Amino acid sequence: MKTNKQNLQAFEELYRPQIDQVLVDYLNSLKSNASLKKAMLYSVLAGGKRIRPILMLAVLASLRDSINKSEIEVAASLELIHTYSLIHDDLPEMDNDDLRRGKPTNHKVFGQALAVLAGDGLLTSAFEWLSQVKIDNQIKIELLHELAYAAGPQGMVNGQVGDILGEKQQLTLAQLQEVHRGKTGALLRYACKAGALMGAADDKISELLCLYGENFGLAFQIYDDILDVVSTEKEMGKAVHKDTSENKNTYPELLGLNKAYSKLEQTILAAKKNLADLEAEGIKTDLLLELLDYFEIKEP
Ligand code: GRG
Repeated sequence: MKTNKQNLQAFEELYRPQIDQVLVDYLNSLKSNASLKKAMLYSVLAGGKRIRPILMLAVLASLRDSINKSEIEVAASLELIHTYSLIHDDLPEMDNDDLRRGKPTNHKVFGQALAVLAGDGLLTSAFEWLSQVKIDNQIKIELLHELAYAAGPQGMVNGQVGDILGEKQQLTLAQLQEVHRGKTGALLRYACKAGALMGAADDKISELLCLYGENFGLAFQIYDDILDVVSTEKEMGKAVHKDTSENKNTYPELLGLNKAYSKLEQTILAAKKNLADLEAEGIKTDLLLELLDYFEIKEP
């Protein structure tokens, strides 16, 4: 499992601008109220890393060499769902955040009503867009089903509810993992599932890619929890400290920081094992391996 460290950077430099372009073109094509469109574009273009669409395209690239514009649109439609979830998550009724990616949150700029509606618009647009992308119809139906499952009340929405209700109590590690399996993990797993579907992976390969996606999702959340504690995330030139006293249900709070680091390490190793199994099946895993570097953290 060799990795050329330039691979992922080159891949992101190639596809991130194309993801951004199809997002802008799609949103600009909507016959919507100008304020609504502005509110949707504001958050979609606020500087997200595009991890979910990049992950989806990296999975596809592990299965075959070429990626076409329709497949980039499938990947970008996931970013609409992700952006909606952040807009709603930042609302006063949920996390009540004023800043996201160093910029005022959607409701701070456009007001709560428009922020709710911009989120609603992005959520529904993702399905409208996906339904008209020019790919095989059977695959499209499966993608629509998988996306609805991942984003909805058995996936991300369920995780968000678990998170909110969990704020009132101390969750066990198993309960916390279940919350994150939905809240953070479901869209990342879908990214892998969608790449597998478009790349015509057989059941065994698809299952291994989904397991990798699940481990990727878990690592993503533990990494974010650790970063919150060590306050290495910086926005607007200042360290941002999330007030974890509001919600003790994070890995460092539950396990202690050192065990949270170990848990992150174990999860990355589990994802690497999924990749080794994929490689044994003849799948190229270099990009997917390099994506795990995202979770590199310096121990305190
Ligand atoms: C409102 C239904 C509903 C769901 C919200 C917000 C959310 C579900 C999930 C995200 C959970 C979260 C805050 C996870 C921590 C990891 C994190 C910082 C996620 C933000 O995703 P990134 O880092 O964001 O991919 P960018 O800004 O790069 O797009």
